[in-house]
Amino acid sequence: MTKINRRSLIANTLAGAVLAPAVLRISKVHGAEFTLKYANNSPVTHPLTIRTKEAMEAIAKETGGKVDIQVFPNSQLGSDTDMLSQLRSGAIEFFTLSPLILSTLVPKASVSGIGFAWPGYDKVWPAMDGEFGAYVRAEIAKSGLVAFDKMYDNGFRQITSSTKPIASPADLDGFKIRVPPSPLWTSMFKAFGAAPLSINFSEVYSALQTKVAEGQENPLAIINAAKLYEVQKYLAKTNHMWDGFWFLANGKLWATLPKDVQAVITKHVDAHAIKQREDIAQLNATLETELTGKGIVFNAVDNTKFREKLASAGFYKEWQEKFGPEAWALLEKYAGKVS
Ligand code: X2X
Repeated sequence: MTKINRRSLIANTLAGAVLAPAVLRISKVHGAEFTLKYANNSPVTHPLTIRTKEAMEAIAKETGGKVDIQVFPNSQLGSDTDMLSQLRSGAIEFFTLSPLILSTLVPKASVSGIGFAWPGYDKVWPAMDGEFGAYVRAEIAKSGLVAFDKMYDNGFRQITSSTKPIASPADLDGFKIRVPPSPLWTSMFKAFGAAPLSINFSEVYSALQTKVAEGQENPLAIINAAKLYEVQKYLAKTNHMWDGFWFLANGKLWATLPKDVQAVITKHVDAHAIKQREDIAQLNATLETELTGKGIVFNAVDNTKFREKLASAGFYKEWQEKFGPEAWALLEKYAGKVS
C-alpha cells in the first residue's frame, strides 16, 4: 500500500513557496489526506464517466482511502469553458477536455481534430500514444496544465439534424449547427457553408429542443448518453472528425503531490483510458441499431465530397499554416497526407 508523507509534502510546498489552493483544502474528512475534484461534461452513463469513476475508486482503494478524488460529471460544476477556468485557478484539480476546446488556451492542441485526417482508430491510437501525442502534451505543459499519457476517447463525429437529412455538403448551406466553442470547429463548418453556433455541451439539449440550432455533431456514444435522439431526427454518417478527451491536471497542484501518490493516480487513470477506448469501440458496433430503434434515421454519405468542399474552401491550407510545419508533419507521419 502507498503511504503518503504529508509532512514532507508540506515542507516541499513551503520550500517552493507554492501553496496551491487545492493543497489548502487537504482534508481529514473520511480519513482522506488528499480530497481532490475531477469534473467532466459527460452524462453519468457515458463510458468516460463510468471508467473515470472506476479509476478514482481504484485509487482510493490502493491508497487505503488517503486519496479521495470526487467525480463531478455532466457539467455539474459548469460548462467546459467554466471548468477549464476552474482547472487553471485550482478550484478543480482534474478535468477531461476535448483538444479542440483546449485550443482556446493551447492553440496547437486542436491539430488532432482536423477534418477527415484520420482514416480510422488504427491510425489514431498509435499517433496519440506516440510522438504526435507527446508533441501535443508538451504544448499543453507550457500552459501550466499536465496532460496524462493516455487519452480517453470521444469518437468519430457524425452530424444530426431535426429539420432534414444531410446527404451532401450542399445540405449544410446555411444550416444552423451547434459546434463546441473552438476556432477550428467554427472554421470547419463555415468552410462547409453552414451557420455554426458556438455553444457549450451543457446547453446543447436545450438549444436543439428550442430550435436555436437545427443540428449538432457528436459521436454516437454522446448522442445516445445525452439523449439527443429525443430532439434530433436524422443522422448523417460523416465521420468528419475524430475527437478525444485529454485527462488534465492543474500543474501546480500536481507538482505538490508526493511522487508515490502521482504514480498511483497515473497508473489507474491511464489504465482506465484503455478500457474506456474499448467501451467506445463496442458501442460503435451496436449504437446504430439502438438509435434507429429510438427513432433516428441514419444515412450514409460520400465523405470525400465533404472533404473536397473543405479543401476548395482553403480550410486545409489555412490550418496547415496556423499549426506550422512541425505539428503538421507529425500529424501526417501517422495519419497520412492531410489535404
Ligand atoms: O461538446 C461536445 O460536443 C462534446 C461532448 O463532444 C465535447 O466534449 C467536445
